[in-house]
Amino acid sequence: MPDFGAEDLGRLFAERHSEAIAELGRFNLAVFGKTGAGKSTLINAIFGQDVAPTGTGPPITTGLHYYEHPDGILGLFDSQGFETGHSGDAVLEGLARIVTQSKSQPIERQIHAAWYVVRWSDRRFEDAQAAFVRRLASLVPVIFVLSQVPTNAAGEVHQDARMLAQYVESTMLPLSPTNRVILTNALADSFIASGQYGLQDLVDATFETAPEAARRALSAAQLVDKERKRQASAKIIKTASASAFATGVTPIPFSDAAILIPLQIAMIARITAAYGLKVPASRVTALVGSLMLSTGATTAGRWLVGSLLRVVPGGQIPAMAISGTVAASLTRAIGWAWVAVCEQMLLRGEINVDMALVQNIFQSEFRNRFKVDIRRDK
Ligand SMILES: Nc1nc2c(ncn2[C@@H]2O[C@H](COP(=O)(O)OP(=O)(O)OP(=O)(O)O)[C@@H](O)[C@H]2O)c(=O)[nH]1
Ligand SMILES: [Mg+2]
Repeated sequence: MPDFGAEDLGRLFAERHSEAIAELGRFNLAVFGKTGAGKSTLINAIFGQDVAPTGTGPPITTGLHYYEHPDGILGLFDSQGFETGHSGDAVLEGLARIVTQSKSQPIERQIHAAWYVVRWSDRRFEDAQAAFVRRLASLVPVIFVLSQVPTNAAGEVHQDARMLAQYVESTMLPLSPTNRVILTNALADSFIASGQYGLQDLVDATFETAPEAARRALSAAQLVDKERKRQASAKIIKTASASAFATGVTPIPFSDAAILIPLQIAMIARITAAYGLKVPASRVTALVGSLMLSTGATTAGRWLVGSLLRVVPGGQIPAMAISGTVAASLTRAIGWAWVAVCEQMLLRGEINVDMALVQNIFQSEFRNRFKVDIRRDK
């Protein structure tokens, strides 16, 4: 049985990670609203700075600029400030062409949802805007967003914003989710002590609107809802530990422990993709290298065996072989330890997380999970 060194793992990780990203597919969103409504600011708050540059990309059709997430899991059509009326008509025509052309394309090429953004302080919603929304909704599902909504110290929304939302809801526009206006504030404003507001609500509404096939990409691309990323990871871990269990049904001799490594690497690559993170192979190599060395192992297979022996008191491993149950526990513990690492990278930005910290997080999470899991399985 060949074993794996740190460099092999880095390479394997890079391969599996590209595949995992491709598996996620893509979520495509179009964003409309007057200039200064706060479209770009909302996009940045939900998908991060990398996605919607404040500058202008090449217009793909009248008034519509297309941006892509660096990993290709999110496509954004940002309409740059147009007023209703003539320029609004041109934008809709352009959009209609894109929608018609993409009808015959795979679902990941289609536009899955639109945000229509109105700044609350406009305090009005005109007939021409309503007409625009109706025509837009005949092309793609429309989520109605009130932006820049201030809240008071008690977290209550400004009553004029509530009234505007109620007014819009009373006009019975064909909205998604049905007849709901989402109130948001994308930037905290310390002058009026108004914090970010409604972003989770907007993410939820967008999920509800997106077709099933685009939801995994949306979960990976957005930065607001960490619980969805965790749930996606839980599924990945479940699948991987089931494979590990099957592999160990005929108990694996210690000398063959490395047989589990490829599926474990595939698992952590898929978790990384589900978090929307891009960790370069060289970083993975360095990380697993130092992780293994800190336990005195030089290959991944020996690291696995060493970890087993440390956690399970001597003599309790029957016939010195890894059973299905133990293989599954090991894999689960590695999966959750990697989730902890991803959560840390998400919090700090991948490049700002130092290696010693990541190693620490991985190791303590791994040990705790594995100990508890092994005891429970007995
Ligand atoms: N306090 C606060 N300010 C915001 C918010 N959203 C946007 N702004 C400010 O409003 C201005 C316009 O925001 P943008 O996001 O650039 O507006 P836009 O809709 O993309 O505008 P165009 O690209 O011209 O169509 C910027 O100065 C933002 O900082 C918000 O939620 N709260
Ligand atoms: Mg903009």
